[in-house]
Amino acid sequence: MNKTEIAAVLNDIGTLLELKGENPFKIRAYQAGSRLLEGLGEDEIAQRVEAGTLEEVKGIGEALAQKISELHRTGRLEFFEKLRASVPEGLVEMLSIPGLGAKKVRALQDKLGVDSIAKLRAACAENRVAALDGFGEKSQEKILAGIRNREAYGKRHLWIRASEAGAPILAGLRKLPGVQQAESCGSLRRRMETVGDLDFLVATTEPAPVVEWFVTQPEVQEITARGESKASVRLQSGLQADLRLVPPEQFVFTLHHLTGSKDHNVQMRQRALARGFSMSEWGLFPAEEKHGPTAEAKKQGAAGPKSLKAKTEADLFQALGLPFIPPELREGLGEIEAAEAGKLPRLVEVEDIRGVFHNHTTSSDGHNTLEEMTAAAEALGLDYLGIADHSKTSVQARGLDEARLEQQIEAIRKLNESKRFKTHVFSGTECDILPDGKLDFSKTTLAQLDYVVVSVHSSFRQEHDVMTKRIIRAIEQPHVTMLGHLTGRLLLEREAYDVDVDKVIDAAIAHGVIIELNASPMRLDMDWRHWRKAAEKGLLTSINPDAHRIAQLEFFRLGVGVARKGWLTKEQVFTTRPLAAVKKWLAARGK
Ligand code: DGT
Ligand code: CA
Ligand code: CA
Ligand code: ZN
Repeated sequence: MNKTEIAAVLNDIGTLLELKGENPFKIRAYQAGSRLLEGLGEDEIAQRVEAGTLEEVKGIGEALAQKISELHRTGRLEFFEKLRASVPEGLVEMLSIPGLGAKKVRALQDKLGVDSIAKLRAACAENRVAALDGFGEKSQEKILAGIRNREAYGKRHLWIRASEAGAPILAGLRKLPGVQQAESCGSLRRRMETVGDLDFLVATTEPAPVVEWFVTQPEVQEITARGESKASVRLQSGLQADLRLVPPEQFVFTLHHLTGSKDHNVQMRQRALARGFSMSEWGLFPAEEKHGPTAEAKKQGAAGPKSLKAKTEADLFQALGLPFIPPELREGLGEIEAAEAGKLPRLVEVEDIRGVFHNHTTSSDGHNTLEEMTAAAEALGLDYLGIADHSKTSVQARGLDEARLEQQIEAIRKLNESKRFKTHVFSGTECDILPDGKLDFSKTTLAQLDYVVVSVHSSFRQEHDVMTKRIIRAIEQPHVTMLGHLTGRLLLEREAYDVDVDKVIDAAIAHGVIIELNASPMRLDMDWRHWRKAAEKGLLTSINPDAHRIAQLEFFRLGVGVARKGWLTKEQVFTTRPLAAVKKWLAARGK
């Protein structure tokens, strides 16, 4: 196991002990151990496990050292497995409901005998939770809302999780002998923000060994279906994965079919029919051959109608008089009409991105220092990096006050001057939008910065008009460059603020404010469904990773996927501009 996985196990142990009501010191030792481990280097841990010197690290005692070593060496820990088996699954599941920590879960179990989400829902319905000490009406409502959300979203997965789970399987399939082509299709390929299941497609003339390989992967928890040319499994992550196997000449047609979406497919089939073809996952057939082989085909000894040939999806589109439509656009939302009219946008690409704004450092709630973040941005080949730590009202995120912000501005100035890195750093802030729409910093303070992101981090439940006015008021302030995470949604977890997105878009355009495309995989906010229209009206976006550690800088790649899904071109994305142009634009805005 690597350090992140071990840290997660230690953290889980802490949680399980808490659910069992164990000694708080013991609990804290595991939680602290988990954090400690995160701070150590991967190599250092390996060396210390090897040399048996983990205990020399302050905060790691004998028991912890032994457990870390066992996990590192074997990837398993008997203590953990026994502990997990001793705590009802339902209690652990209850923790996934926002607002329920281990203490509250224990109280619910002790006082109401609730040890599953189903029982919790019943207890809420009977008003028994509200009556408990430390709960009340409001928290009962919140729990119920959490249960409903879980049910509505429970079966979907963040795109990034699906992508991570799918990547090794796809790579493995491509390496198998006899596999000519393999692709992930479905919502993953279309870059939907969440994914229901994985859809793999393989071109081969010999499906049996491929099916066998697929169902025997170590991540496979259960085989839900198995046939000669298809199989379905459930992975340990809870994700389902389908596999289809087709002869090579059919690959492109099935690829297009399995990529979808359903609406896109339906429209494509209609188009095919109008042009005298019948289109399916099997191929593209001249319509008169739909019901069987023609006399000509029979003469040739063919068993059924013959499909047109297509080597690539571009060939398939071309056969229907269309240019290639990128998978991200295939939602049946006008892409076929646009393609027909020659009006498909030239979508922004990962290679177009020159820099990233809205990133955190250890000055607020980030995990890496300014220097580490800059070095990482340089390693990614980025020309500029925008830092935007939290502002003072975000106390829980250790937001900066004016004095600390000034120190940071100075540190960034010196870093740029030192020319240690090729990447230029912009000083910014993620300034809180206070509940009344005022900003957390004065104009004078904001004027000192290269750029300003403004975001809502409190009073999420304001009603529609209040929230809309609040955000628009913030946009209207001088020195504001960008609006952060417009709706505050956390995918599969927390609803968006109740805000009039169209009005905010219009206000941003009117005031020359950028709306960010927050590329954090759980946000992807503003939603792709708004971008096409907004950008046509003149809205500019910046693809912002909102990185809280160096590895997260790369989230901008996900952001590009969403931007493409929103029909955005290079010109509509601020961070595709070269450094000099960005400096100039920001300087002009700053006045
Ligand atoms: P998901 O898995 O819920 O995130 O969404 P998809 O789009 O991956 O859907 P999935 O896995 O049920 O099916 C994979 C593809 O198969 C889908 O993108 C389009 C195609 N497909 C599924 N159902 C239908 C259908 O009823 N009609 C047509 N024409 N195509 C379909
Ligand atoms: Ca799917
Ligand atoms: Ca599927
Ligand atoms: Zn934020």
